[in-house]
Amino acid sequence: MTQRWKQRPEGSNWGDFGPDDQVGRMNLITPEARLRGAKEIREGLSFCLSLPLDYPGGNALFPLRRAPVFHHEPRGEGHNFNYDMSGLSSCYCDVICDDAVTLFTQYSTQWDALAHVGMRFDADGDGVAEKVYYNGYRAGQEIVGPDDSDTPTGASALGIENLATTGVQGRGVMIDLEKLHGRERVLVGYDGLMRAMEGMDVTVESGDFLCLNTGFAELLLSMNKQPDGEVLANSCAVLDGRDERLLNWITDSGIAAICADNFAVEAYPARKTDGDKFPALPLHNHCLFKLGIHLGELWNYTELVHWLRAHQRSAFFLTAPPLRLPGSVGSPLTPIATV
Ligand code: UVW
Repeated sequence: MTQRWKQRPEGSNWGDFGPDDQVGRMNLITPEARLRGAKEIREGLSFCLSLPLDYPGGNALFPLRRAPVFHHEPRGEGHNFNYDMSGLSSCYCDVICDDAVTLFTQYSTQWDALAHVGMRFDADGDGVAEKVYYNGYRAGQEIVGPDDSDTPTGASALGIENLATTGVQGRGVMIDLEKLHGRERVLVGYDGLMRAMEGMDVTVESGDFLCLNTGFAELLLSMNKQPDGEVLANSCAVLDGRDERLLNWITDSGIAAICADNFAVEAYPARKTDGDKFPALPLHNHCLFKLGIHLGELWNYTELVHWLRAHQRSAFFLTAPPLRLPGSVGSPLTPIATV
């Protein structure tokens, strides 16, 4: 229980959930918040909110992330795939398959862990900015990669396994930006978000998951794993991470997480701003780094959103645990909405 910082970033909540906190605003998902979510189960219908994890296809959406590749271990004369177990004993008649996969954890439907984005910030007050993450955890100490050490360990703090242990269940509230804007590329700031929430049957409360439908995942699906990067970069709504009023609303609303169907929740790159130093990903900075708000990306709301529109509903029960994969800075997942 040692505070890792002498000064915390302006507008951050570091320390508010304890000096060793690693789950941030997930702390606001109290038993009451979960029960509020469970009250949204009225029909007993569930919706899978994941893309097939081999979407988007190729790497036109983001060159550093690639589609899953399967591997099969050698076994006997062949591989441990369609392996005939009579090779072990002539009495055996089983045939068996195992597989392994190289999987970029943020390629498809995913959670960003709090270790995904940090910042150069002078947390120890010595006048020099160091690489630091939510709640003062440090690059090279807890977040250790191949450029820091010959024995990289990934994220020994703030890894995605911390999110998994919270269970990740509660009330999802859908903001249907596609209904307002269609597939037009628009920057949505505070005013735009408030407009999209007008007339909804629920208000966003502390401990809710804010879910943003922009139509991006449906567009991606229609491209059949051959995405057109140019079309995607110019389609569908994105949040304007440079809008201070939007960031303040995120702080004040008490939302536990933001889960969008688009690539990065916010516009990336964000619009230009003044100053010598500023984050390229201002909403990631505000959420992951300052407030401990996890970001979900490339979720697939296609079927859910059609059902919600038809039934004039906005809220549902959400179950969305990531893999409990120690040290990972992101995770694929299969979120489920129940209405
Ligand atoms: C980037 O790292 C650009 O984005 P994301 O958080 O969307 O995966």
